[in-house]
Amino acid sequence: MNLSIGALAAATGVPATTLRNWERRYGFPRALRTAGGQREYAPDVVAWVQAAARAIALGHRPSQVGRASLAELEALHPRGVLKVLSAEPAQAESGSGAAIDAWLVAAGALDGAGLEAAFRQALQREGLSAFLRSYAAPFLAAVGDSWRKGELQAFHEHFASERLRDLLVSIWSPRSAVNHGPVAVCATLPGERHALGLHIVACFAADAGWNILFLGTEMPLPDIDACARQSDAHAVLISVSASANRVQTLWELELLRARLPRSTRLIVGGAGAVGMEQAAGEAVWPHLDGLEAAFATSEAARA
Ligand code: B12
Repeated sequence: MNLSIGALAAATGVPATTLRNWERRYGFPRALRTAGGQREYAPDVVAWVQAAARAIALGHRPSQVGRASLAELEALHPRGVLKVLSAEPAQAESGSGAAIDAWLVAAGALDGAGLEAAFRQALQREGLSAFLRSYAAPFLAAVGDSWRKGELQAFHEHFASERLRDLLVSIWSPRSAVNHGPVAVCATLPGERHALGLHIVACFAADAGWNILFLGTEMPLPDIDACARQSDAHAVLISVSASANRVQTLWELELLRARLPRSTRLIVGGAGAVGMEQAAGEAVWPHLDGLEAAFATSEAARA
């Protein structure tokens, strides 16, 4: 019996939106139409779609994947372990969109090895700045959207976020370890559990020569202050997500600003930081624009 698009999505773990996007952009998987005009698929499409999703997650060009047989696709990743056979650098054919779609599929399949390989390949291909801006941050937003739409469950979101966190730490930590530049204390305020924006920012700062002291989430204000004083921090970096309580955050930022030494900058960023300049006493960064330059041109960073 043929499958509806919902049934194909359920059988393969590839969300229906992604299946429609692939069809629109690359012409696969090709759907039959019911008398009522609904898409339907032959049952043998299931294995092919799963193999295609893994190949795209690895960075193989979707247009090439679309022409490959199931046997050819399976040869790319024997026993479920993804291996890159093509020496030709893969290109995302519509910016980062195709890769991100495929990473969502890998997240849905709990394919950690595939995700890590795909992240690293994109990082190598695109370079750090483009990877962070055009892949890592939009991927997180896409994971959030898929969760909201019910295409991924909460545990998929946690799994994908953790895999990206692993990668981001592996970027900033070794760089920071050999840096002699200014110290940045990175933390979130009490109640704030979103730390990935901060990891992205830590990558930019460490790449520009900063020494990162990453305290993580839900830090009490006295601890942030004490750490900044002990390390003679040049800046405290605080991330505020869209889910933060605005009144409480404004109040905490004011308290933190009042506690910290005047010589320590308080830099606040994240989707929830918009309009908080006054409380922070500094500029806020609701997006990544200008951030790289700010770290690179900091006088202290050059010292
Ligand atoms: C991963 C994730 C989680 C993980 C976080 C894991 C971790 N280790 O960080 C977990 C599972 C813990 C989580 C929990 C929750 N989450 Co959540 N989460 C996300 C997700 C998918 C990614 C968030 C993220 O890391 N974004 C970080 C970056 C990439 O985005 P950003 O904040 O805009 O920051 C950018 C810039 O501003 C800048 N930046 C960020 N920080 C800083 C700091 C400085 C100093 C500077 C200069 C710049 C800077 O860099 C970023 C890159 O562009 C988002 C989806 C989304 N669209 O963001 C939802 C999302 C933020 N979560 C949401 C919600 C609702 C929640 C929960 C309330 C769910 C629940 N019911 O439990 C809880 C709240 C927990 C809490 N108390 O904080 C909503 C918020 C919606 C809203 N307006 O309220 C979102 C948007 C999902 C959605 N679409 O609905 N979440």
